[in-house]
Amino acid sequence: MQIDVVTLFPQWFDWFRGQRHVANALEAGHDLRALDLREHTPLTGGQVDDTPFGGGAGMVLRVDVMDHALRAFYDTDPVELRKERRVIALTPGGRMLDDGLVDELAAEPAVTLLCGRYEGFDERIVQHFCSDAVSIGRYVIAGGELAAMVVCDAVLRKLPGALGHVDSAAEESFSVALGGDPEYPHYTRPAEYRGWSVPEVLLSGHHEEIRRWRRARSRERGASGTA
Ligand code: 6GU
Repeated sequence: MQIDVVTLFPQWFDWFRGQRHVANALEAGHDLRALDLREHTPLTGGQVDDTPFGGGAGMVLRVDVMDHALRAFYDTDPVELRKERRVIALTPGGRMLDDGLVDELAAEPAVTLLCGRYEGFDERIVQHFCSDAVSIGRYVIAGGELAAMVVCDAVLRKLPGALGHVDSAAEESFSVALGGDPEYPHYTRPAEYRGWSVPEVLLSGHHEEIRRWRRARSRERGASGTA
């Protein structure tokens, strides 16, 4: 899979690339590039944003700047680019990221994530250059970079080879294998600590009973909403 992040802070992703499961995915042949939006701005002084028409606080990323940057990176009109690969605007008003969307993205050969800053994007960027808009939750963070890392983290760990164990990503919270419910509780040694003991069934060695116990706990958590 090939992921590009268009950002004003490409160096933030140097740290991210070093994280174990990200590094594993990259070593397995997947690709993550951080492309500097400012590098190709046609405006003087590295300007990329401007004040909003109609007034109001904050600054808005300019559509001409994004057009120039995407053309330079891909050598194609961004209006055409979104027909060739998913181009996603990261914005609090977008489609909420969940396990289903992560699976959808993990199946794509190539994805471009656009990071907003300030008050966000000129709406024409989203309308004409993007295939989707995605949000990571109902709150606002200062820019799309951390959201891009959340998306990349969730997507890359789904790819074969990113995690140590092949089954690690299959039966986990919100997965199809768990019927969309959160994961069951885990325990490890010591079997008793300060009088807190591990559920007996997990020490029993009865795989079918363990499986049923875990499924039931997962369902309970799904019903109560306390993952
Ligand atoms: Cl994708 N960006 C920003 N700036 N804030 C957010 C978000 C994205 N998702 C939730 N809050």
